[in-house]
Amino acid sequence: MKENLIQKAYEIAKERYAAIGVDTDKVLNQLQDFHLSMHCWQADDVKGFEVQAGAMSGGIQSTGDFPGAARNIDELRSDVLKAKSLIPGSHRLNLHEIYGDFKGKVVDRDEVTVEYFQSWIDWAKENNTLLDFNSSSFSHPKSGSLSLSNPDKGIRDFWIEHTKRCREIANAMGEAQNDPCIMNLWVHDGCKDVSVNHALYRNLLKQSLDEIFTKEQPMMRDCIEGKVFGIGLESFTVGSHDFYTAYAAQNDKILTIDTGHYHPTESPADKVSAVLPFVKELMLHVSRPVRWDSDHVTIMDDPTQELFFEIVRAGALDRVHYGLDFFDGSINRIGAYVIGSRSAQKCMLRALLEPTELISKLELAGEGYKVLALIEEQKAMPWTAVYDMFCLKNNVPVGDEFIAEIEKYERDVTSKR
Ligand code: RNT
Ligand code: ZN
Repeated sequence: MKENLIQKAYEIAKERYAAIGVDTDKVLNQLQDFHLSMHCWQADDVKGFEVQAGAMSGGIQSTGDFPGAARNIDELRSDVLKAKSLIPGSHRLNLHEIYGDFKGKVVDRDEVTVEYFQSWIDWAKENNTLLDFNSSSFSHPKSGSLSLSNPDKGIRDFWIEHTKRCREIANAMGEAQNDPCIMNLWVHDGCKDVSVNHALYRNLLKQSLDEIFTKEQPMMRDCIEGKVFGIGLESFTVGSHDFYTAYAAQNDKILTIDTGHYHPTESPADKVSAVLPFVKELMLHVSRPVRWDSDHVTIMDDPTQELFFEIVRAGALDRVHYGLDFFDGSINRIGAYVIGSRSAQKCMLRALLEPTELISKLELAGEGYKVLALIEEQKAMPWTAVYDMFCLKNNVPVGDEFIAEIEKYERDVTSKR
């Protein structure tokens, strides 16, 4: 798109927003400060690079076999950089433990050390990227249905050791980048069918977490993620939303809200103001559940938009971390990253452009219809001109121009894999 057109449109938008008390220049700066934590696992359908990697398990599934998935660490790095070059702003990269640089060695999960992440730390530094981290309980012979809540002490201890080591690695990443590395803990633990031992499993999970978190790791932060159910574990989930909300509140942990981890009619957005009086910070896993936790690519749908509105309206911008978590293997994976990231940004932009103070005053004064009117009017305000300006300022393609770039990369790189 022509630069002067984008500028003209932006000037008009700026005036329209100024008329309702919104400063678009300030919002552009706020958006620049909005950093996504891009998940590495969209690039290869959550396979990772363990030499001994087996089939995917743990209740998650990536469907589709679009050609060009990253097969090794170099391909994944190149894909992530390509995607980043098409997303305005600066963004973190979120690694799972199974994405270590194992250099052809079989390294079991209870043996992993920071040495296998040194090349990631170096790469991140070279590419001006901050890292986040995850322990990986799935796709392993000891995953079964229960990991940290397994009554078998041997298996439980194996996963406790793994998770402790992951915290060490996250802490080392945090030290190296001089910015705390955020480590997410999600385990798939659950039951396929009826069980009379719910309390036993939950008590064991609590005990395991207590042990894992004993050691202070000053340059990392822990976040914990619950869910409704995993495939093959439909009847019961040990780490439910209530379990982790209570644990986070009691133990000062960051609570992860994955938008696919609630009942289909439950609103993840509504969790924000409900838990913020009790937990200091939130981590988001922005995803898109289609009928279940299908992890479709994030789009600007109502639940996602509502989530970002709730964060801004709660004045909680500095208390939320913004992870993405989708993995669609049926479409071009770079395209998936770019669409999902840009859509999350657009939702945040629209939330930042809302004249919340004005609407809030009207609401408190009992001016019901005006509240509704203003909220409806916002939907047709020229926020797109502000996003185009944001792309222009960040030197990335404006509008659908990124498609041509992805096509070229597909032609030159991913289609040859
Ligand atoms: C699974 C959780 C979890 C994973 C990643 C791979 O339901 O959402 O966050 O998607 O850790
Ligand atoms: Zn998640």
